[in-house]
Amino acid sequence: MDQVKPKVFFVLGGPGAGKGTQSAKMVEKYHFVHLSAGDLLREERSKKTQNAELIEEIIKSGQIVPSHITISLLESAMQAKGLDKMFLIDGFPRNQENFDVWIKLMGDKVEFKKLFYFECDEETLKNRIKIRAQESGRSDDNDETLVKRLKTYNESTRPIIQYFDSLSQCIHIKADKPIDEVFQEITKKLDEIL
Ligand code: UP5
Ligand code: MG
Repeated sequence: MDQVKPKVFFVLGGPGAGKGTQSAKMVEKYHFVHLSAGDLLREERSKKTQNAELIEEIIKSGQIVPSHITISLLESAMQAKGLDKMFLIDGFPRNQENFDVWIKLMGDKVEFKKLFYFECDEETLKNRIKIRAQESGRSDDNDETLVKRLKTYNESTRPIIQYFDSLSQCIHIKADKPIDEVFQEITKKLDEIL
């Protein structure tokens, strides 16, 4: 008998594009399991494990944590939730190394479905993060790190999105609209494929 493979959707977009906000809504309506790679890394950092310091250093500098750390957290979380589930993996893969290592370690273990790409202009991204910074307590929600996060996104993550797009595996969502309007577009496009 074939082994059940978890279904995986990736969710990408710039810092503040609404990946977390919309994922929460998708969990409610479609019973996805939401795994934010950033949340998993922040949780790992708070456990004071041997990787904690490294993770904090990288997050604060707006760079990308080595793939084996992130993927091992993602795989453990998937196993804990149950492999028969449909996962929204938010904020991953962020660069070519993430993607290559994912394919090597997880490619055969999951059924990849689509990548959601939340398109949002940089001014809107900056404004949202500035507002959230007032109360998020995130060590990367400050002007200096935000510039670096945007640079990393433009240089390393965009090419990954373009790659999926070239394979017609990318669902484009206009993410610079009010939250409910963005979600409407998601449901319209998701209902066509589920
Ligand atoms: N908001 C959301 N949608 C809105 C809308 N439509 N209209 C108005 N306001 C809206 O939203 C951000 C803010 O905007 C909130 O206040 C929200 O209310 C409002 P959110 O849903 O949180 O956006 P999101 O895209 O999730 O933004 P986030 O800041 O989480 O994105 P990042 O990609 O920067 O953060 P992430 O947590 O994924 O990664 C953080 C860091 O971890 C990375 O920079 C990196 O250093 C590290 N990382 C890795 O190294 N590897 C990984 O695989 C993942 C992360
Ligand atoms: Mg997020």
